[in-house]
Amino acid sequence: MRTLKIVEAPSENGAGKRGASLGPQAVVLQARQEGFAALEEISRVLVPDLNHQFEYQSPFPFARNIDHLAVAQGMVASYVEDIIGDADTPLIFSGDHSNAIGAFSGLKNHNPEKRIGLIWIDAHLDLHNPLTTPSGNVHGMAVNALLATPEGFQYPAKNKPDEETMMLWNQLRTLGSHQVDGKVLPSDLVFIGIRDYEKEERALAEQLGIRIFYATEVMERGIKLVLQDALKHLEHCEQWYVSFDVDSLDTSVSTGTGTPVDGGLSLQDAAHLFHELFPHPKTAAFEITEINPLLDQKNSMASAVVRLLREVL
Ligand SMILES: [Mn+2]
Repeated sequence: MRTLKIVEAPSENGAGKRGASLGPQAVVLQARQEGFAALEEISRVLVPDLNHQFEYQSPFPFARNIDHLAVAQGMVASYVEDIIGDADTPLIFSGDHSNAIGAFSGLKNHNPEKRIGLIWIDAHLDLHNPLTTPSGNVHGMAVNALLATPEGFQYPAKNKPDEETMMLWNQLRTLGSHQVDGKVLPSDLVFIGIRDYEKEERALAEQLGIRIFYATEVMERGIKLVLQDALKHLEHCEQWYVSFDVDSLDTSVSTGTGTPVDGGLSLQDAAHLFHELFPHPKTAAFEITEINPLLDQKNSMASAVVRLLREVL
């Protein structure tokens, strides 16, 4: 039986709006409020963040606050790497989605030889980088920061980020004790729930043959078949990291999150994903991210997450 360890990673400097840093505490306190003992009993660690250094006028417009993020995500990576080293399974409550960069890096660096898959449950592809981003928000670049691309691969350069930006971007890409670059192969990545992206992101995914299960496919075929196909696609991976962005949920449920999009997963769809993925022996880390209580009412986003966790804890 594995031992879970909750990792609170409140870094939010990758988001365009403030408040996702309060997400991890919103979940923990909602659970306490409800007397959800199974969650209370899991030991927790809190990763330091650099949210106090946030700059509205970041000197890096194509990767805003990337200087602070590179440091903060280095800490997330080292905490997660230590937890995996102790043979515990991290259950990560993170601020914005850029924490997946650090957390996945920690997992990968613990055993760089392992083929580790990535299951990205989200409304968004998060496949931008400083060369293509329209917003400069690093949470929209999280998957790209982890992605291995074929040698000599060229991105369409819409933006002209300076050398320092690209140096810091490279630092984010190589986080972790072994400094592995390109931590996920395109064949080892699946997206579920996608419905909002820029054309550069979709083109990149198609060019690299990345498997995307759009929200429409979930609605047409049902979540069970979609997940079956997704896991079959990742069959060859020894382990995988599950990243659950609450904006994968439909806006009727995803009330408190920075970038909500209509037409998403139902709470029942998400419950099925939790049921199947949470206890799965290949799930090496499970992340829940982008809960923003400042945009919410009565903490209902966090209480939806607690409902999902009650299904599996
Ligand atoms: Mn998202």
